[in-house]
Amino acid sequence: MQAGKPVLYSYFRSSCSWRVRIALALKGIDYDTAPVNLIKDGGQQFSDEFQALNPMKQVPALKIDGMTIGQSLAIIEYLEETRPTPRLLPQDPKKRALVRMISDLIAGGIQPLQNLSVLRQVEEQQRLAWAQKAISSGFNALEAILRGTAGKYCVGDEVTMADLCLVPQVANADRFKVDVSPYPIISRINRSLLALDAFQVSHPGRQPDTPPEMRA
Ligand SMILES: N[C@@H](CCC(=O)N[C@@H](CS)C(=O)NCC(=O)O)C(=O)O
Repeated sequence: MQAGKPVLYSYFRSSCSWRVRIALALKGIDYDTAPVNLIKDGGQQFSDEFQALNPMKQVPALKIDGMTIGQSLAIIEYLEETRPTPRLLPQDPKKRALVRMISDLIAGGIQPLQNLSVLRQVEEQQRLAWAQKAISSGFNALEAILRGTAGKYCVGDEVTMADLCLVPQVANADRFKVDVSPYPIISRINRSLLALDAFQVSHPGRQPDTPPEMRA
């Protein structure tokens, strides 16, 4: 690893890490990946070494500018404030609020309910149904909101932080076999975003820690 280069503590399959990988790619920030395998060795997020970096025992964490930041949205907002081009939050305060509302809906209202540590609290046979319910009830709300906010992407025609949350969450929906046919706007935006370079290079199938059998 090169001194001074940002280091992203990431797991290839983590949707929250993917949000940050997209931001780094869009902003053209060169970084090293420090893989944290959430399954191997009982979960490397529980190691003393990693807990010292992020006491929440979750990825992502980004070492940058002499500090370490946890929480994907806080990381993205820091990148936005320090490396503002291209912008991921619109200039107009009303649009910014919509972007943050959608980001929070996904990052606070959907993903935590289907995260590994929560699913582990649920009876094994109920896990799939639990995750599907969390995602589809969040997507019902999201689809309704997007009817009023979407252009080409979640809010208008520019890629924003909301889009960085949407694509990884749709990938989770796919992983948990959620029927996305009731969500035509979510599906359309997801398809448009996946065609962009930054979403492809950051894809779980293309990370340094992606196992060979899962490479895309
Ligand atoms: N709010 C946090 C959530 C982070 C999170 O849930 N990370 C997951 C992977 S997407 C994780 O590390 N899970 C480990 C575990 O549940 O033990 C963020 O946005 O960064």
